Amino acid sequence: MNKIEAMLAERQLPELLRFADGRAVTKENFEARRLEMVDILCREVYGYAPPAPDRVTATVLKCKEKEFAGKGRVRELSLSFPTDRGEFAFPVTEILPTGAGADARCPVFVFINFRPEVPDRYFPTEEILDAGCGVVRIYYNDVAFDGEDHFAGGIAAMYDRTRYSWGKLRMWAFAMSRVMDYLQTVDYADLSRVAAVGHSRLGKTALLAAATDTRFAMACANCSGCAGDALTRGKAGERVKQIYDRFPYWFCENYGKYAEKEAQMPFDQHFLLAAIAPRRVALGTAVEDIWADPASQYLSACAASPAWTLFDQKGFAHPDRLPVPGDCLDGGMLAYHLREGTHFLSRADWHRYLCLL
Ligand code: GTR
Repeated sequence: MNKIEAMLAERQLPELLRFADGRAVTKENFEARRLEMVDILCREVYGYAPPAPDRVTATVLKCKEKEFAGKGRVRELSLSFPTDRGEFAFPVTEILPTGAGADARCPVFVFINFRPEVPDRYFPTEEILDAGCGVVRIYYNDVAFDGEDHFAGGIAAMYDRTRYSWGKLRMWAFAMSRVMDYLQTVDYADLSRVAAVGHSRLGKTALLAAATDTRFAMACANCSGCAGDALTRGKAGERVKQIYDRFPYWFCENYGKYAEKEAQMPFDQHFLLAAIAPRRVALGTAVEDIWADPASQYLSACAASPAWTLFDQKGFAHPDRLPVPGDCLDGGMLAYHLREGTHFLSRADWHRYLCLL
């Protein structure tokens, strides 16, 4: 047993490549296992969402050509779709490299952010355009308010809570999928290169969006930590109790029962990463983000990696040691970087994601 294997053994994780009923997982039946893991995570952590609507309508509210020194077009759109209680709409901002279109399709980031501004400290818009990528930006509070409103507003109010147990993370991820619906109708998107991206609670959201919607070719989860990319068993910093006490509305009620009882969870967060296989996952972590715990984020990637190996792909290519500052491990489909500094979605992180999409 090498060092990493020994560290993983200590965490006593539920087995990844074995169905709940004990059957072994193979390349042929992996999709069924993937769906089982998504189901376990929805049941125990994030809650169940309503089914996807059968249409999404986009209305252009504003259009500015030649923004960012002429390098991009910026449009404000409203996306609306039917729900159980009538039409629900939320605004998005679409930023495209000038010239993107049917003859020049571009990769697209579906980016969910904490603020509506374009650009923003988490959103180096011009640099993304320079890399030839488009972005559709969601402001998360437009979908579901990030606070205790007892699910009385936003998208939560549009469905019966006794039927759908979804918490706010699941609601935000649902909105990312509605952007993906919209992207199916445009001529500019390279649909084989659409990534979900978010930071912190919205990094958790980006992983969930890609796990629940296979149209995403990649998930970029920045500093997502607890209930995101980090293993919960053996984790330093934030754990189920801390996160659920402060943010119960991010989750379904079941998650609370694992506070200080992590060993009883029939899952751990490597399930969430593996549920994106064989597609690409990029994890961004920061040395000073000890609340998220970079070592547990790394070990989670190690534990999820066999889901890719099953497909004869490289999963997480890593040395037999814990990460060190500056590590940038992107030799497989599951990439991980540990940058200097604090909990933040920095240009350095974006540069990694731009290289990988
Ligand atoms: C913290 C929370 C983290 C992370 C962060 C954020 O307070 O404990 O899990 O989600 O917020 O989203 O900024």
